[in-house]
Amino acid sequence: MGRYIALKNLYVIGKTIGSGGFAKVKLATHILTGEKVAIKIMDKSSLGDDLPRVKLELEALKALSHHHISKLYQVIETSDHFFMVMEYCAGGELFDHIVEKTKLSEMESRSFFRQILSAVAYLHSVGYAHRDLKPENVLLDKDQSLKLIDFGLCAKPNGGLQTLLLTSCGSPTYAAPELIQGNAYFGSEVDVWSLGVILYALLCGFLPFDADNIDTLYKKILSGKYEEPPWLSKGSRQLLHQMLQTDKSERIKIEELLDHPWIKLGYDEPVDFQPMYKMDEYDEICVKVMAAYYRLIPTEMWNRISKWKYDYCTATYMILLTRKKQGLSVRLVTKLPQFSKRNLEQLSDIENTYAEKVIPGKTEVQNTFNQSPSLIHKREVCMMKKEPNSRLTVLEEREDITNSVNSRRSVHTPKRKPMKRHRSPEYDDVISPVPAKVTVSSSVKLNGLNSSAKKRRNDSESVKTPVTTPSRYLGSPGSKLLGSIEKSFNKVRKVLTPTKRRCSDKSNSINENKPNVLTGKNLCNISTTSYSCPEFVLDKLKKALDSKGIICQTKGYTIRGKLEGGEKYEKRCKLSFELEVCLVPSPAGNTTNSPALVVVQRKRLKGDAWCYKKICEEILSLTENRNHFEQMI
Ligand code: 6BE
Repeated sequence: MGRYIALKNLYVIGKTIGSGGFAKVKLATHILTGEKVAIKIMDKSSLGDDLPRVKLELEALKALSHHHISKLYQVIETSDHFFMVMEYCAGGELFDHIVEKTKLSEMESRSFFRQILSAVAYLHSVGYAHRDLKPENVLLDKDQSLKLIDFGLCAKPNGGLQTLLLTSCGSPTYAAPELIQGNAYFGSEVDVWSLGVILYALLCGFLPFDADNIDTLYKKILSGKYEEPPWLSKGSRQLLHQMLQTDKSERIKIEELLDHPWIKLGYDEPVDFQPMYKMDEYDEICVKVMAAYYRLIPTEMWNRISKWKYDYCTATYMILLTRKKQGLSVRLVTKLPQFSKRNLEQLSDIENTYAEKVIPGKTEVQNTFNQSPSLIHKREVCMMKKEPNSRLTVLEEREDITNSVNSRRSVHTPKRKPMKRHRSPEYDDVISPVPAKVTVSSSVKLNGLNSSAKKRRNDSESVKTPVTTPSRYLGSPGSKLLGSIEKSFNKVRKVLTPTKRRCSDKSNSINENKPNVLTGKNLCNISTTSYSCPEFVLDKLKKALDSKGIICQTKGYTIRGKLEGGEKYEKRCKLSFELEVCLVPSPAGNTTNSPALVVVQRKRLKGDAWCYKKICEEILSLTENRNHFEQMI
C-alpha cells in the first residue's frame, strides 16, 4: 500500500480495522522492531471542526502513561494527514467480547472492571476526565489486558477536576443525567456514571438505558430506572445502584469505588491506579540496543530519545521498553527480508518526501531518526565526514555493546510473570482447525426496517435478545446478545467461541469463488448455522436483507451492508458492516464424514456498536423463521 508516503519504510501498512467519523485505524508493523501497531489516520481535509479534538487527544496521550491506557508511540503530521501510531490491541473491542459471550460472569466482569477503573482513577488523579467512556473505547490486548482509547473528548480543566464543565459530549447511551440536561457537571462524576453503564453492560450483556430514539433514551436516563436481571448478585446490584444515581451528589466517588467490597471480592485489595512503569524512564538495555543500532554512544542515544519527540525514535524506544516489561526479547530487526531492497531503492525518494512533507523534524539528525533502518549506512558516512573523533568513540562503545548485547543485537530479559489477570476458561478453548469460508457483502438502506423489525421483535417468538422485562430474561437466561443470529439457523450448534482474537490479518485474501474456511485462529464474531451449503445461507441472508429494504452488495461470499439510519435510529445508527459466509469443519465429536458447517462471520466496519448489534439481530432474526426458510427451499 503505497498510499501513505510518510509511513514508507517505517511501517508496513495492513488492513483497516476500524473507521468512523474522521479517523481510520489501520493495522501496521513497526519495521525496526517487527511489532504490530495500530495507526490512526486522520484526513485533514475532512477534519473541520474536529481539529481541536485531534490536538486535545495528542496532548492527552503524550501526558498519560498507564498500563491500561493505549500508548501513543509516534505522531506524523503531513500536509494532508495526521498519523497516530498507537499500541496494538489484538483482542479488539471489549464490546465485541461482551457480544461474543452474551454477558460476562461476575468474576470476569470484575477483572475487566478493575482495569478500567484503574485507568480512569489514574486519569482523574492527573486532572483529566475521559467523558466518552464506553465498551467500544476499551480494547483488549493479546494478554486480555484492557486499554482505554479515544481521548478526543477528554477534559483537563485548569482549576482541576473540581471545576464545573459545560460542553456536552460523549455517547448519549453512556451519558449522565446532568450531562444530557445541559447542566454544568464535574468530569469525574460523569465518568463514574459511564462506568456504571459499562459495568451493567458487562454483567448483563445489554444496556441499562436503551431506546431507538433519543427522546425516549433521555427520558429513561433521567428517570434513572433500569432493569435488574435476576442473575445479578446482591453486591453488583448495590454497586450499580450507587453508580447509576441520577443525583450526582448521591453517586459513588471514584475513590470509594476503588475500595468497594464488590470490587475487592477475591482480590482483597483496592484497585491500584498508580502506573506500573513510566514510558520515559531510562532503561539501560533498551538504550544500548538502540545505540548499537544507530552507532551512537548510549549517552548520545539517550539524549536523543529523551527529547520525546514522538518520532520513530520515540516509537522504537517505547516498543522496546514495552517488550522488555513483558519479558520479551529486546532487539531490532537488522535484516528486512522483504523490504530492505525496496527501501534502498526508495532511499532518495524518502528523503525528499521528508524534507517536503513531514512537518516536524527539521534537523538532519532528527530526520535520520525518523527514517528507516536502511538509511543508517548513509548516515554513518555523514558522521565520518563531519565528526571523525566522535565516530571513534562510537566505535569503541559499540564493541562494548556488541559484546554485552550479543551478535544479533538482542538481549533476552528474564521472563517476567504476566500481570495478574483472569481468563475465563472458555476463552482459552481452542477450536480444532477448520475448513472453508464464504463471504457476503451488502449495502443496506434501512428505510423500512424500523417498524417491521420492531414488530417482529415484539412478536417475541423468535428474538431471544435481551429485552426490557425481567420475565423475559427468565425465559432465556443464557441467551446470547446475538443469540438470535444463531437461532436463526434453527438448530444452533454450540457457538464456537473464538477466543484468542489473534485473527487473521490475512483475511483479505478472499477467493471469491469459494467460501473461506475458518481455522482455529480466526473464529471471531461468528454465528453458527446447521447448514452445510454456503450458497444457500448466502441466499437466505440476501433475502433477509432485501426484505428489510437493505440494499446488499455481494462480493463472493461477503455481503457488505451500509445503513444511513432511519428516523427512528437517528444519527446513532449510521452503519457499515460485513457478513461473510464461511465454512468451519464439523465440530469434533461428530462423525468423521459429516460435512463442514456454514457459519456467518460478522464484522462491524463503521458505526455505533449497539446499533450494529440490533441490526444484526434483526436481519438474522428474519432468517430465523423456519417456515420462512422452508417456504424458500
Ligand atoms: C488507538 C484507536 C484504536 O482503534 C481491533 C483488532 C486489532 C487491533 C479486531 C478483530 C482481530 C483484531 C478479529 C479504534 C478502533 C479500530 C477499535 N486508538 C486503537 C488504538 C487500536 C485498535 N486496535 N488496536 C489498537 C485493534 C482493534 N482486531 N479481530
